[in-house]
Amino acid sequence: MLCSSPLSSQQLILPKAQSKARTHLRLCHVSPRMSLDQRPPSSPTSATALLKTVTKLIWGPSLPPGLLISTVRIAWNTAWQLMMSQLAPSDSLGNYTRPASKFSLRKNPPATANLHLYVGLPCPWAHRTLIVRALKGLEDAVPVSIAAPGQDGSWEFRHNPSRNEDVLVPGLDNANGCKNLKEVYKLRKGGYSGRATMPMLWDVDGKEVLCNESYDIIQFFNSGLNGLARNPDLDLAPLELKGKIEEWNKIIYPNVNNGVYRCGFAQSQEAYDTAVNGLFSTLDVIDDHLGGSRYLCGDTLTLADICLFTTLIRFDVVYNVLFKCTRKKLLEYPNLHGYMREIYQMPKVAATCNLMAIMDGYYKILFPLNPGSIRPVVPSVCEHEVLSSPHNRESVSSADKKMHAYIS
Ligand SMILES: N[C@@H](CCC(=O)N[C@@H](CS)C(=O)NCC(=O)O)C(=O)O
Repeated sequence: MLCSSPLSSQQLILPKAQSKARTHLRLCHVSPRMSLDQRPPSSPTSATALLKTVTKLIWGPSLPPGLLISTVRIAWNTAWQLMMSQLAPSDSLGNYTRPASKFSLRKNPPATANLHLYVGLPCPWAHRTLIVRALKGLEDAVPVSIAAPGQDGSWEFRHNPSRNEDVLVPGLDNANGCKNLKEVYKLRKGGYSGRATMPMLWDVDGKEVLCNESYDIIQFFNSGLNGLARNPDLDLAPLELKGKIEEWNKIIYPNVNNGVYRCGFAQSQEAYDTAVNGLFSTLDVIDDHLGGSRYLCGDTLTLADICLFTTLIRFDVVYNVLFKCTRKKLLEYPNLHGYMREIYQMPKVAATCNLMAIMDGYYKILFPLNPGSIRPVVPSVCEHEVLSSPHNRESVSSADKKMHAYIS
C-alpha cells in the first residue's frame, strides 16, 4: 500500500512571514498553527543516549570500523529485500509486478443500487474515481468514505474533528461503521482474506464488493449512472474517441501510472534503469504531443487525461524524490505542467487533491523507502498558488469552451 498516516503532534507555530503563504496550501489535517518545515528538536531517548555513549567508548568519535559497516550493510540489505518483497512483489529480476485487482466490474449494477465508494486520498487509483465522481456530479448518488493509512499500511477510518471546506479529508466509515477497510471487505458473503485495496465500490443493500478496479469504476461513473448524475451530458469516453483513449492508456499505464511505482519499488539497478527510461521517454512523447493538442485525445477531456493527471499531480511532491524519478521535474516540461494545472483548475478537481495527505501517505508510510519517515517540505512549485496560475492552454485548443460548459 502506499498511503498516508495522520500528522502527529509535531506542530509548531509558524513564523509570521510564512504563515500567510502557508494558508494557501491545500492542507488537510494541518492546522494554520502548523509549520511544514519545522519540527521540535528531537529529544534523544535514554536508549539512544546509552547507545551513543557505548559506541563512543568503543571506537571514539571516528566512523565505525569497516567490518561493522559491512555487517550492518548485509543485515540491512537482507531486511530491506524482505520488506520490499512484502510491500512490492517483484519478478526474479527485481521488476515490480503489481497484483491484479480481485473484483472487476463484470456487469453494471442497476441504477437503483445503493452504492458507496471507499477511497484513500494518497492513492492515485482512488483519486481517479474521486475526480470522475466530482466532474459528473455524482456526490449525492455515490456517497464516499475516506480512509487514512495506518502505521502498518492498512486503511483505517478515524474520527476527524477538523473541517476543511477547500479539500477532502479522511474520516469515518459512513456506510458500515467499520474501523478499517479490511473489516468492510470481510462483511461480504463468504468473507475475504485478500488485499483490502482502495478504491472500492460497495453495494450497500447487497453487502458486497462490486468492484475494486479503478478503471472499471470510472467507466461506470462516466456512463452507468447518468440518470442520477448532475452532469449527465459530460462524456469522458465518447464513442469516437474510445480507440484513442485505449491507445493512450496502453502507453501511459505501464510507463507512467505504474511506471513511477516500477521506479520506486525496483529491487535491482537494472529494474530501476528500465523503469526510469520508460517513464521519461514516455513523458517526453506526451509532452511533445501536448504541444499541439489541448488534451491527450484532442479538444475533449477524457478518462485517459484523468488517469494521467493523478500521477502528474504527485510527481514533483512525491515520485521525483521518493521514487527516484529524477531525470526531470514535471515543472521542466513546457506542456505537461500547464496541462496538469488546467485539469487542477477545473471545477471541483482541486478539492480532491489533498497534497499533505498525499505526501504523508508516501513519506510516512513507505517505511522501506524512507525509514526515518521524515516528510520533506512541499516544493514551492507545488503549492496551490502555483497550481492555480494561468495555464495558457486555450491557445492549443480549437474548441475551447465546449467541455467547460458541461461542468458546473
Ligand atoms: N489496480 C488497482 C490498484 C489499487 C491499489 O493498489 N490500491 C492501493 C493504494 S494506492 C491499496 O489500497 N493497497 C492496499 C494493499 O495493497 O493492501 C486499481 O487501479 O484500482
